[in-house]
Amino acid sequence: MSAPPVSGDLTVDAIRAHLQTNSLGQTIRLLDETPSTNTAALALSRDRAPHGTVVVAERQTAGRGRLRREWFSPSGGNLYCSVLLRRTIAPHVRERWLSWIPLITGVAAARGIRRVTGLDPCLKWPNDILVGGKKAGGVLCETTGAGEATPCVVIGIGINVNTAVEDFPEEFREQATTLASEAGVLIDRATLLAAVLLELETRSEALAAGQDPDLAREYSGLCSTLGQRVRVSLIGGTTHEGRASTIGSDGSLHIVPDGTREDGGGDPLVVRAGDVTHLR
Ligand code: BT5
Repeated sequence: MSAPPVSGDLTVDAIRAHLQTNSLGQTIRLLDETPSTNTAALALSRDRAPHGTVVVAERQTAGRGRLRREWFSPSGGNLYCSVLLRRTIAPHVRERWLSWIPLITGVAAARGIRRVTGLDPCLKWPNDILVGGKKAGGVLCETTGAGEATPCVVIGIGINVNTAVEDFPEEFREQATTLASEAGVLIDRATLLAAVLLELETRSEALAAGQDPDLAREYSGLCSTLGQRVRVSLIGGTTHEGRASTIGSDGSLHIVPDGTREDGGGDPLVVRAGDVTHLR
């Protein structure tokens, strides 16, 4: 198959030309500049925008990471997008749905990147997208109405696609990378976005229907955190060190703390939210 043409401009027509989804991206809002596509999608959700609405921006002026951190979002060929999921989820599936959505988004992004670029991304728990050990993308999910029959989840995905790594701020330049610098060629963003949306739709539909037997296995297969010595910083500031052992059925990360026997001699630490550093 020949490589798709690389266009500098991301247009709605170009995205539509590659889209193979039933619902995600059927409504697209493409913005030249916005503070944050997540903020824009949350506002649209309050205006009853339909399930699957996608907001994409060329540039964000206040791109957000988790825990109020910043997401560096210059113009110049990256992907900043937010997907609005508004599904009625059966009560017995709802908790699982909400806990797995951020993780399957990481899986979808990694699979989409692989399909379009041939690169081999992996995931640092919970959902940092790494290529060659460096961060090429991240996911920020924000939920409203979590206790309701039809919760609304805004899934924000940021992927460094074509920006030059030298343009990144010094604080994290060493830890960051872009797909183009790893692949050695510019990447067509419309093709990439369409691929990620298709991977996301497949997995989120299966999850919503309670038909997802392979989720934990698929996630574990991509997760470079497993088997590593890690430091975990929990919300609130406590830190723990140990070896990341498994992914729980709710997507949590299980850690065998340093000093405990790994042969069942103690309960693992179960981490549902926090920051992980891979230790060497
Ligand atoms: C994330 O946060 O990795 C989630 C990033 C989600 C961004 C998308 S873009 C579309 C949507 N709209 C938004 O406003 N956000 C979402 P976190 O794990 O907290 O990582 C943030 C940290 O990564 C920062 O503190 C920096 O150290 C580093 N960082 C910031 N920008 C980066 C970038 N472009 N590439 C690599 N690392 C970056």
